[in-house]
This record gives sequence, structure tokens and C-alpha cells, in this order.
Amino acid sequence: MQRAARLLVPILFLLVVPAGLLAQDDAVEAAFAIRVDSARHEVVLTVGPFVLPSMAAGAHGAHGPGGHDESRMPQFNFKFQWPVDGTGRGFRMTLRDAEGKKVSQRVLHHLNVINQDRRQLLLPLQERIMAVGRETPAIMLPATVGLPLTRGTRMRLNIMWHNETPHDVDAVWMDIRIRYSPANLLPRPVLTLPLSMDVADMKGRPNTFTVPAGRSEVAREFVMPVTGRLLGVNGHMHDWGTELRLEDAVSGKVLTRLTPTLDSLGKIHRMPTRLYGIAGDGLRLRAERRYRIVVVYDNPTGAPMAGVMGHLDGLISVSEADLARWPALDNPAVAYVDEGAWRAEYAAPRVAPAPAVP
Ligand SMILES: [Cu+2]
Repeated sequence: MQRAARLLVPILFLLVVPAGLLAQDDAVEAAFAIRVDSARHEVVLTVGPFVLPSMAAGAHGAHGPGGHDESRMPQFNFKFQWPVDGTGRGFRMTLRDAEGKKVSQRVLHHLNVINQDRRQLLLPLQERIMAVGRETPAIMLPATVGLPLTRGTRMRLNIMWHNETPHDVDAVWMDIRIRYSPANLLPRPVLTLPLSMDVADMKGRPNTFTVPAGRSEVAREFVMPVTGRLLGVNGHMHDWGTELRLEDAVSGKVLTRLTPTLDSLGKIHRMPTRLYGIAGDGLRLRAERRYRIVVVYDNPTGAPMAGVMGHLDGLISVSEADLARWPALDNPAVAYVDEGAWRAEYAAPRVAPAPAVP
């Protein structure tokens, strides 16, 4: 790699799409722009401005008990084509206001970048190459690994806002800088792809479920479609979740276990990220072998708790041969062997019949 001085970077690709159809009632149009900063090897997405009135009054935390009302949260989608051949390594996201000052990530519910041209390994759903919540820090992999991406891949950026601060935000712009390694990088990076393991996720259903009062476990098994090495994993649970683990379903051996750090009220403060060696071998998951994910809740509220979640999000490395065996986008195969949280013991919360109107 030549170490180029700070040249003005050539812009390979520039596209501006008004999002008028999705804009808020007051007709502010958020525009989307994409460009390639080839000196820094970054694809830069810029979108804004968004107007974000405070939702603090009467709104609850995004992941409080009983779930959260996403129907009130403004949501935006922007489609674009990935502009370069290479491997993605990570990203940085910043929010800033009209003066260029940083805006707190507490106005964001989530953002996702979805690869519409590749499916997930376990479910026939599109691959999520990036998922950012309120607390997600910047993620950057070493140049020795990366997510394979080809120029022209169809992508979708999805943003949901939830301004839980007491202040209205008049205008906010989002900048996402996605670092890539060019296709001619030698030695060729180890190919890594996201792996989502969820106790409830199914096409057409929410990935939330209900847990009873007291201690409970939900487990779900899946069969790996290809061999891969788990390089790292983090997990997501709601309050009163106490543990997430991955087991070999045949031997029962616990392969990894994540327990959250709790705040003084016993609520989840932070989920750890486990790394098994970016440079090392990682944790081997073998094709055709059965694995089990388990989420444990200890619900002290005395009542069933709806709208909770349990999933592990990992990164696996695969060989070129295994990437070629990756299920095709139109392959409807589901790797889960059971319905997990959606099994028979799950009963949808009963809705009382509405009183008759005279
Ligand atoms: Cu959640």
C-alpha cells in the first residue's frame, strides 16, 4: 500500500436521493449522499437533516420492561449500491447538528445497513452488515479480516430515531464512514461474515417473546449450514436477562457464555463482547453439527414480561469454498431445528374482549 499524503480525494460516486416520501410532516427533506474516500479507504454515507422532537415525556427507555412503542419513532430507509470491490472492516458513525457540533447518540434508536444481495446463514432473511444501537461503540477489524463485498451490491440503510433527551433537536446529520480493504490487498484478508443466533427470530414474526415470573430459560437449536470459526460475539437481552450461552447440542458442552453487567437496580448496564482471536483460530463451528443457544431470565416483577429478546451476534470466518456454499438469497432453508421461544409453551398474551358499546 503506498502511503499517500492527504490528497484531495477523488470522488468515484456521488448520489443524492431526497427522502420526501418518508420525511416528517413539517416537510423537512433528509437527503442521502454516498461517496468513496479512496485515500482513506472509506465509503462515506451522509444523511440529513432530521428533525427530532423530544420523546422523553411519556416515552420509556427503548428496551424497558414491556417493550417500547416503535410506532411513534420516526423511521427512514435509503437504498444505495455498494461502490467498491473489497472487504469491509468496520465503521464510525457520528451525529452532528447544523453547526457541526456532535449530537448525543441518545437520540438514535438504531441504524442498520442491510445487504439485499446476500442472506443470513441461519434464516432466509437479508444480511445485516451493520447494526448500531444507542450504546454501540465504533467497530474496526484489523486489515487481516473483512466482510466480502462487491461493487454494485444492493444495500439499504435503515434508521430509527428515538430522541429520549428532554431537548428537541432541530436538525441532525448522520455520517457513517465504512472502512474497506481494496480487492487487491495482499495477503488476502480472511473472509468474515455476521452470524445472528436468535431464540425467537423467524421470518414474518417479531423476535420478541414473553417470559414468566421468576427464573426461566428459552433454548433453540440449529444446524450449521457451513463450517466457520466464531471470531467474536456479543449478545442482546432486555432487563432481568441474566445469561446467554452457546452450547454444542450433542455433547452439551458450553462453548461460550455471556453475562451482562448490571446497574445498581439490577438492570442491564452493558453486555460484554467476547473475542476468540481475530488472528487466532476462533471457535470452530462445524457444518452439519447441532448447536444450541440459551437465554436465561430472572424476572422479579411477579408478572409475565412481554417483548423481551435474546440473541447472540457474532462474526465468523469462512474459507472461500465455504463462502461459495453459503445459502443463496432465494434458498428458503431455515437452519433452526425448532421454534425456540415460539414453541407450544409460548402463549400469546391474551387480549381482553372489548366491552360492548350500547
Ligand atoms: Cu431488544
